[in-house]
Amino acid sequence: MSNRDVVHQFNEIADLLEIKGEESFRAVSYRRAARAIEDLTEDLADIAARNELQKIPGVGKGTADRIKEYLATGKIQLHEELTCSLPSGILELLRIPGLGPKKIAVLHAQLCVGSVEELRTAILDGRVAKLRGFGQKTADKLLEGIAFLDRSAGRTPLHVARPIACTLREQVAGLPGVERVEIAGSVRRGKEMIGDLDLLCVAADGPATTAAFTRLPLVRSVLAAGDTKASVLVENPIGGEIQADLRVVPAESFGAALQYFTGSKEHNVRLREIAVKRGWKLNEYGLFEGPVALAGPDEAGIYERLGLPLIPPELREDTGEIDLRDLPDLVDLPDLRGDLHMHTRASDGVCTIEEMALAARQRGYEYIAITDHSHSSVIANGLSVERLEKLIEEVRAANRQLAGSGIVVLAGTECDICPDGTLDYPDDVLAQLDWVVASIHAAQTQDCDRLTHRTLAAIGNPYVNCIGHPSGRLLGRREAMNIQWEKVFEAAAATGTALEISAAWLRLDLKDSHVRRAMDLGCTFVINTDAHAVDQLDQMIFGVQTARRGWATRSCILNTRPVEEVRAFVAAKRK
Ligand code: DGT
Ligand code: CA
Ligand code: CA
Ligand code: ZN
Repeated sequence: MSNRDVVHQFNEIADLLEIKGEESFRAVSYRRAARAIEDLTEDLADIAARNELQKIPGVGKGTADRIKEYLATGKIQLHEELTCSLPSGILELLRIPGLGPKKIAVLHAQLCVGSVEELRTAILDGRVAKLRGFGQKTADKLLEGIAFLDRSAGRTPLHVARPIACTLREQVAGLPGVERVEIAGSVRRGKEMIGDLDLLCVAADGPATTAAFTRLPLVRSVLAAGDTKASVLVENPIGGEIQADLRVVPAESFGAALQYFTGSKEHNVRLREIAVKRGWKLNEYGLFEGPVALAGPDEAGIYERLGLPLIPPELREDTGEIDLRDLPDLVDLPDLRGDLHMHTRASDGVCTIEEMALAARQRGYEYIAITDHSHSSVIANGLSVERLEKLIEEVRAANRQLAGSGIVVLAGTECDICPDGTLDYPDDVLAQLDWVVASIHAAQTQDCDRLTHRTLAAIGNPYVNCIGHPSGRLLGRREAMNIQWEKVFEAAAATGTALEISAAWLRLDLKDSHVRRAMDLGCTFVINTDAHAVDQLDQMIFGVQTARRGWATRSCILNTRPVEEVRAFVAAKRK
């Protein structure tokens, strides 16, 4: 175990030394030692005990001392110093094809690039091409390299994966002899990032069905095709491919197979244990007592025979769901009555107030809040106080127009939480609004204390009703901010400030595990789309699934309540 750690740390030391532009022989000596240790069949501690570290070919005095230091203290000071002196994302840059330590050193020194995301930005806005020794060609190549890295990370956001799964399901349903087809796997559980797609079907002719599956228009290449199973790669709209598996199962096993292939693996292990305790056997073909099938055709039957309620797929992660006597009253899409975060042309949206309102009405909502950006969000065309006051007038006028149409528009804002923790509008301006979302958009890399302070300061303001996308993460693109969540959740619960579960597909923020913890601490949530155009209102389902994965009940979601209760929630905090 310790051998592998030392190898890892030595390799990182070598990379970091090179990025810092140190003399290359130092880096070379750490790399050589790492390689030598990798080949050892004996524990370093044993060799050190015999005082024979320097007898390992490739290990010299310096590296031997570092090994001793590691064995004695569990860490290597030099490694810590180096990692502290450079941005934490810098080693990730080495994974980009065509990018070595020398170029990284230049990018860091000249452009302050310290992560893959920062490099992507610097390439896209042309700064990399202008660097001496780089040029447009190199910049383009690096961008390709980043796209490769994204793909080889191998996971696809749910929002991208699910439509592909749905298309495949429809196409399989249309194949001759197919009686039934369902999506299983992580897509069914609503996980935020998806490895591959899993489909199950019942069909008259297995081999003909798998063969036809491999010839569907989306399929780019075939990994395997047998009598009951086929695996293919289909085009992934965000680049590269995603794997899809189709299994043909007998009708009498369909429920068992759906249960099995929905997973998660951990959840399935627990179910199998329950079966075994009763002397039964559970697998993808059914629940059996000896040769007798106790359940199999439908999923509910499996759970029922095991003495469990039909656990919703989003909960199947072995995080306590097996021990539940009664299922929580999980929120669901039809429960939502409004969407309290969206943008119009006034800032960076593309639609008018009326367009957003009518589109929301079509989706069955009773109310929306228009929450355009505040003036510090310059790139997003944030509103000055004057423009905000004009927008409030427009919202009031729109409401008069929409009277009787069944939808109410609340005048709101997405007010920036400034780097010092103050809000972008003064209280007397916020007081004119029906609904205030406060979000961090700038200075997201501040230290934990400051970010926590900023969020708490916003929560402490009587006019702030909701913290928008509280962690600031972008799936696969930007890390969540480093915040003391317990403090934030406690303060939000104590002050009557809602926390957003952003349904925007790149955000899903708060994430599932945070939702669950915040709910335990008594928080109220709002599931919002942050739509910038009408079709983005349809992303609500992703927020709902995130909430469900966080065990959120209908009663803790503010926008399942009628508009009068939303107004009462706002009024209660202002009192
Ligand atoms: P993914 O594809 O990485 O996003 O996640 P899943 O959950 O879709 O995983 P996948 O596609 O490997 O398998 C689908 C389900 O099949 C998985 O959730 C549980 C079941 N499964 C797969 N392999 C095993 C296994 O070795 N043991 C058990 N108990 N279940 C398995
Ligand atoms: Ca899967
Ligand atoms: Ca799979
Ligand atoms: Zn927004």
